[in-house]
Amino acid sequence: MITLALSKGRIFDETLPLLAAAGIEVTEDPDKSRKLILATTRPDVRVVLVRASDVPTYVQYGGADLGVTGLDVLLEGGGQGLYQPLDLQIAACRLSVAVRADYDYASAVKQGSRLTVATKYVNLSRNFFASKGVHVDLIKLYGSMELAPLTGLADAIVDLVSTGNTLKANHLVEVERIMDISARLVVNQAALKLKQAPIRRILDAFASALPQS
Ligand code: PRT
Ligand code: MG
Repeated sequence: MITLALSKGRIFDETLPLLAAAGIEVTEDPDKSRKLILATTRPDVRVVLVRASDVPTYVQYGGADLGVTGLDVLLEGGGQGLYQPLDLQIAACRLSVAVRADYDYASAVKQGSRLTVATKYVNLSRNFFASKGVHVDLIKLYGSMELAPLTGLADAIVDLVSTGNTLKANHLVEVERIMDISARLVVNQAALKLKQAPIRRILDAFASALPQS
């Protein structure tokens, strides 16, 4: 049995076409059932649904052989011990710094002010601001980062941006792009050896379904 860990939402939705290219169709709709283990048209392949930030953990400890997870999750601290063979070029976005439209970020940075930054990505943020020589106090949040500058909790946020609509709706502006993010295929190292042939077949099918880069 090959077990693939996915998170509900964009990762699940955008992985489906890649699975189809590998001849695998998920036979249950996660939005219509409460099942966490989904069967596929291949009797030897199943999908497990986990929280996005739990995908690397499942794969690392062998609860799943393969998983699809954002580069943000891997770089923030979930990537240890995982084989990361493919950039799937899905769930694309960027990790950016954003502030209130009326906050002068450039001057604050130039003057060497100490910034308070709210984010789910404390490790990535610490490294980014340290590399710029900007002093920051980091506040860890688990969601709704956009609220932090509006309520005075923080001067800035570090969050993922795709269309920019969420920032716009909350009168925030993107002032720096830290990095581009996309989803990666991750593989359990032991599974790669023990189940080499079926895993290789899935990797190859995914790879050939990607736009040439
Ligand atoms: O929701 P939950 O807490 O369970 O986990 P999660 O938020 O990590 O899961 P999910 O499914 O939202 O995100 C999974 C992965 O999708 C992330 O790890 C990213 O790699 C990737 N991804 C791509 C995104 C976005 N685009 C994205 N836009 N993840 C989150 N967003 C959020 C962003 O945080 C912000 O709140 O969408 C909002 C901005 O979107 P725009 O389009 O308004 O700019
Ligand atoms: Mg989310």
